[in-house]
Amino acid sequence: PHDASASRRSYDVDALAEEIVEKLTYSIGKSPARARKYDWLRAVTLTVRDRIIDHWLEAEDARAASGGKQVAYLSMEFLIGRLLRDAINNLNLTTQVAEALKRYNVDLDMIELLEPDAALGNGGLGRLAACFMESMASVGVPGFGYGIRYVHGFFRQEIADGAQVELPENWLLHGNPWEFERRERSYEIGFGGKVTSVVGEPGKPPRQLWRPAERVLAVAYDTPIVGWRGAHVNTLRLWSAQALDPILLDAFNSGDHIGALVESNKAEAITRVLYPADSHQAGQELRLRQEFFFSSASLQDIIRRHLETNESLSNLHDKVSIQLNDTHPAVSVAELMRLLVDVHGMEWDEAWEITRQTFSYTNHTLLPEALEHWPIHLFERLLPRQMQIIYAINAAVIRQAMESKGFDGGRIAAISLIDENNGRRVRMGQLAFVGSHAVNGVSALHTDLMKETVFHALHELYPDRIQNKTNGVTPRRWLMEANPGLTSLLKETIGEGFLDDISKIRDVERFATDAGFRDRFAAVKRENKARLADVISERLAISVDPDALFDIQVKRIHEYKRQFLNIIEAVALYDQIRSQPATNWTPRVKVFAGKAAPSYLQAKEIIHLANDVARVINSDPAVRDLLKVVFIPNYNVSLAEIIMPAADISEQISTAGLEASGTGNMKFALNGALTIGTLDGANVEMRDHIGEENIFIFGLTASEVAQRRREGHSGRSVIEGLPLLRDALHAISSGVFSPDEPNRYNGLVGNLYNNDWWMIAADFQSYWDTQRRADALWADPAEWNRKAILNTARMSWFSSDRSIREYAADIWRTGTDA
Ligand code: 26Q
Repeated sequence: PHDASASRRSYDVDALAEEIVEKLTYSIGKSPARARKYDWLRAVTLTVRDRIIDHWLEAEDARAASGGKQVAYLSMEFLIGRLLRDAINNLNLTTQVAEALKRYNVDLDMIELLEPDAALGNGGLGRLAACFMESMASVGVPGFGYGIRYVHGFFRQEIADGAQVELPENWLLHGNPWEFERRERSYEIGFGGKVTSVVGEPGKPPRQLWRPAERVLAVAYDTPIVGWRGAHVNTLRLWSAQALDPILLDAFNSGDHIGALVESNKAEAITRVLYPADSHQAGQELRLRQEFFFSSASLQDIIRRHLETNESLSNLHDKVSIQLNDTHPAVSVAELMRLLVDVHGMEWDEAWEITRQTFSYTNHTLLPEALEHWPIHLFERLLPRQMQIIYAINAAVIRQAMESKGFDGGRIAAISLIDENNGRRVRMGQLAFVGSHAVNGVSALHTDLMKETVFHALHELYPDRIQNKTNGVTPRRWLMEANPGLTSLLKETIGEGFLDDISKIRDVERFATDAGFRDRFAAVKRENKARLADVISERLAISVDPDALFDIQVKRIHEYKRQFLNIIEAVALYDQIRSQPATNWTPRVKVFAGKAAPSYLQAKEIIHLANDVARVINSDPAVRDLLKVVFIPNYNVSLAEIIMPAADISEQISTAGLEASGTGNMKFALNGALTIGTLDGANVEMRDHIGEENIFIFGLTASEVAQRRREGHSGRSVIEGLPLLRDALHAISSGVFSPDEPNRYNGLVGNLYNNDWWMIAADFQSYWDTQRRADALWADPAEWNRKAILNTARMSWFSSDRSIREYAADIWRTGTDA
């Protein structure tokens, strides 16, 4: 065991300064005089990392000694962003490290900016996994995150002539000082081949033996994740694919030097790149390979670790809880059954009980086009034994449904793991559901809708299985690190207790009516807006006034998220400002950022439109700086850290019923932005916590949307009755913003007339009116700031610490420290 007292690294400035230079000298081979910025970053990272390692080894020892239950969080995505500031903050080392570096004339803030973002995720789901890892380490839930070490994370976005261009991202270019390669933790992963029956002992069923045609190696890379005050350190274990035989010697020796590398190229392709789609399942073979690859590696690792300290696998579910982050790792259900039954010789029924007790599943979407289902022929060819197991599970579930609940016909089809209607497919949601003891949605509304829609029949069959776990965000990254100004103000005003227990942030509520505090709160916001204005000026050469109202929508670009609605409002406002120049308009800056999936053409048109509208409005002198529109390219975690604290208005305007939760909504409100939003996802619960008078709610409700769709709503009659909307749409479709290609937006606008599936026309008037109410409130800064303060004060329930404690208590049944 690790002897903490003997090796613990010091936290004082002298020791840190000395050690940074030691790393520079002996780990990097540079003298301070010759070191470049990147060398300093590496030296600081290694120095901080040593302190984490002390805690990490202790955590490992404590865990092994306690023999308690652990959580394995399986996720295709971990959108962690930069780690250095997070680590320094959580170790409470910020002033000491900054001081130590100052001795060499090096600025910590500048160094931190050099670290690349680890963008191993698309958006909300991946960022949630990252917040959960940090909260598990802060709250004291011993756990592993399991995922994929993509060589290329989420693409880098540039805007060229107004349109999105995707460029490869290369986060590992300068090496990754946070990770530890664990060659000894590697596993073989099979694909393809055949299953043969082997006659077993008398009276026992034959054993099935899978002989894969291909094998690749999964190698572990570990990154320590340190919690608040270094109390706990968990491990993020990411798998990298390697060829078993890196080079085919026969081919090489016979002169085919390129052909000799084919195998290794194919193997390594599995973990080469993150799929950049978050709303469409394309059904590509490589994606299924990725899913199985990391699922099987993680399960083999869990089993190996279990058997290091336990005699058998019969108590696996007492020692580990496996959370499936959406259906992406759902093949794990079949793979664990295979490992238990075929490899470890367990009886089917016992294996099924253990499997169900071990797994739980989180659903993040109701959008039919995003639900994963794999063509049977593909599944069978790639994973023949897992396919057999899925058939066997399905037969048992259907039998039970018929026997216990008298299911027949349509209701059997609804629960079946096989979709017979669209050219036979495996439905991963159904597989994850039946293979889990708990299934959760990510906001109260979303969980209710899950019961009524996608999982209606399964909910009838297993009425206790679905529960809600509303999402949260970590206040360390999203308040303390992103908004140091507000954090200091809060410390001065209510003391430091909220740093350890975010619910104490509520103490600031009584200062909402204190004019002195309000002014200081507003001053912090203004500084944060000036910082964002600098970024906008540097990156886009557009100047925006930090005293204008900053109205911000940042998230993936999606039709259901309705950036289009926001843009139409900007166009209508532009029109009004020009035609009524004497009106006392509120100066506004509308900020957009976000990426579109490369194959999602409508989403790319929306980006193009935002940029076209921005160009025209920003260069029109008639607008006199009353309105600016800005699209900031390449939205990522680091940019979000600058944006969240700088918003006055947070746009959360999805078509009701479609945003499962949202988490950006929480980050904005925690930092004192007022939300304009629909009654969707977690907005509903935010309204309950913040108070309906402190949030701008508008638009159709989820049930009204469903009702309108049933009635065959189309936008035409609505548009024709609203001149403001009609004129704005006409401007867009007649080429006012795209003179080089006047018809560019005919399709986008035509959809609103003919169909309006996303209820943009239906909600326009209500949205417009609500924006004007916001204008009116802006005219009363004391009142605006009072509400903003109440937002900050009342958001603590949306901490991911609370989410994690709920998962630990209700699903994982692990202890926590607090
Ligand atoms: C599936 C199959 C093939 C390729 C890609 C995918 C795929 C990848 C990513 C499907 C979905 C995603 C990501 C979904 C996502 O981020 N959902 C968001 O999850 C957040 C956390 O719960 C919620 O707050 C958001 O409301 C939800 O949109």
